[in-house]
Amino acid sequence: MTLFDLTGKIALVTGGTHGLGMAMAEGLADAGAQLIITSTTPSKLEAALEHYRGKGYQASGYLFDVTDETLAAQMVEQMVQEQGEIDILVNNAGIIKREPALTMKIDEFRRVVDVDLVGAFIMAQLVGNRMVKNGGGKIINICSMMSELGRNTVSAYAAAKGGLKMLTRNLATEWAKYNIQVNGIGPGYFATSQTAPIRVDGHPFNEFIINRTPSARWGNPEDLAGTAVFLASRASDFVNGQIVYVDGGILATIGKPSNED
Ligand code: GCO
Repeated sequence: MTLFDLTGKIALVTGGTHGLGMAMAEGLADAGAQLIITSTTPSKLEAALEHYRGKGYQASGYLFDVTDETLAAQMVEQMVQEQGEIDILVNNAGIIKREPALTMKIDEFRRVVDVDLVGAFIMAQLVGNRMVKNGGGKIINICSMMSELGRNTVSAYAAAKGGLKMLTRNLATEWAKYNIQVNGIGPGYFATSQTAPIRVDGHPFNEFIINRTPSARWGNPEDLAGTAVFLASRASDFVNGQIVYVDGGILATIGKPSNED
């Protein structure tokens, strides 16, 4: 399908070393894109590159923290020199701290907002400036159920992901005239290392999520690939400022009592 073909495109997926970022990167690569990933951990970057190359994808990696705007600027410059101009930016790098709001350390709150929201802005600005010169591009911000809903212990994450949703709309507003589409993907509850602590057998949250999700299961990372390809491709050229929730129906429903089928 030429509408969804990413042959010749370069996709930068921040933090694309595992989990949802990796699944989306694989989807983009299967559609023809060349991958660039980033990480703050050398061993994770190496392992991910080996994985991608083992699957026959063209992939390169850069080691930096997206919250360091000076280093990020140098790294974007370097990757463009070495790989070429970036057509697709997936702002995927993110962290979570689960801690009640009454006791969460301010430093921890700041760090979550810094990585999940400010880091996405830094990367969008750096790559966006190049996209303006190149005649356009695609930016995909990885949002969350917490862009819409609250939950105990994730105040910083919800504040950051809610902010990322509004940043998506704002950038879409400012950059549409440059042929840049800025959209978001809001994953529901997925089986990844991030959710591992709340998915363990017997954890009440595990059962809660399955009951709360109309599809009655956790998402598999591969469930995200199609949406990522759509938002990265020509098929979405008139889609701008939207968050596509890939959540098995969570946001569509009020939920149901645990004794109901
Ligand atoms: C949590 C989870 C979530 C998910 C996801 C939901 O503790 O509630 O980790 O934040 O990871 O972002 O969309």
